[in-house]
Amino acid sequence: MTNLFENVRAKIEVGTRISDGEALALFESDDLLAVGELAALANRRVNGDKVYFNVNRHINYTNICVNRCTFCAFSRGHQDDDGSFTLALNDILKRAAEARAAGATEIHMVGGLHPDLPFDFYLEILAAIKADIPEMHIKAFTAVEIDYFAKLTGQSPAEVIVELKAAGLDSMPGGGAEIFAPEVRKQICPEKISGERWLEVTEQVHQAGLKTNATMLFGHVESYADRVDHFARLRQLQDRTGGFQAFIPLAFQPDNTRVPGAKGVGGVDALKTLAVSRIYLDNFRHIKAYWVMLGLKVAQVSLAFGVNDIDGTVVEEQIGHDAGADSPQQLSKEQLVDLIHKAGKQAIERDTLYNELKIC
Ligand code: V47
Ligand code: SF4
Repeated sequence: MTNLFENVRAKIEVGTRISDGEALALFESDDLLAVGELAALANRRVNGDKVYFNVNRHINYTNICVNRCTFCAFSRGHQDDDGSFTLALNDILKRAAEARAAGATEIHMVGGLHPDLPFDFYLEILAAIKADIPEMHIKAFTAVEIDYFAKLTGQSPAEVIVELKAAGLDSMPGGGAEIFAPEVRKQICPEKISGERWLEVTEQVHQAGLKTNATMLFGHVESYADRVDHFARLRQLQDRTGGFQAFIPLAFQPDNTRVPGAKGVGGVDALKTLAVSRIYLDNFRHIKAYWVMLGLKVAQVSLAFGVNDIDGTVVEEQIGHDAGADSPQQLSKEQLVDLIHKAGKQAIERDTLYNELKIC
């Protein structure tokens, strides 16, 4: 083990990347603090003491979805099902206006794969938000939705992206990646596009000039090797495109889901996963602790484990809370800043593209 940590430290210090075998060994190590210290070192070299957050608002336009992933407590199969919803354009614009009034610079908008809504509905939403609030950055849809829109319209993903961009899409979040390994996907999201397709569509989004994030849903049925495989495929794509901004490990919330035997994620596993991702993904500048899924305390501690971004104010979160997340629905800017300062870090409000707006 000593050799493992010394070798990894030496690699971080000269800027050489670690191997899949080393990442696996870090996951298998019980020495959480040693892994965390290496991640903190890797982070400090690129980000110093800076920790980013943004003022944003999540909007989910519908929870009706043809996929019904077994880990998803948010989706409903049909509009007559209990708790299903689809927002009207006016409801969406109202939320966007509230976001602007609260100082938001970003709308984060995703939803289920609705069986009946036409592609024009999504174009209309983008155009209407931009017409009302031209300066608002719209980070919306995922590779899963892009593939769905392509099927819906008989177009290629590249053509769909051109239309979305023209209507107002500025960047994309990192959802839908889950775990790329096919055997795991079969169990947790059999109807969802394959990991290969997610990567292929994301590559086209990057080629169209849009930045995206990448996520990994962890803590269900996957192995450490599956997590390393996920990292490896992301690192390779990032080498080709440079289009990823942040990597966001999403801690699985088990309530109301249908993943047999899955129990959710403890603090040790969450911190280790964030730390190993920081060390392995040497071409991702930002590792984000999404406090909604991690809880505020683990998210705060993760700032000593290689994390340099804590997401945003969020305001109305449904996906994690439907699955039992016990974090608050929203945080104020002041709460985010306080959380970062109390971790001994410098808090910086950013926009979606990581331009620094204010040192807080
Ligand atoms: O793709 C669904 C995940 C994702 C559960 O890019 C679950 O800035 C945990 O991608 N437990 C959507 N996770 C959220 C997402 C995201 C969130 C914040 C920031 C960004 C970003 C992206 O949520 C889905 C899926 O992987 N999810 N159900 C669950 N039970
Ligand atoms: Fe649908 Fe996304 Fe939920 Fe899967 S995770 S069921 S694709 S809303």
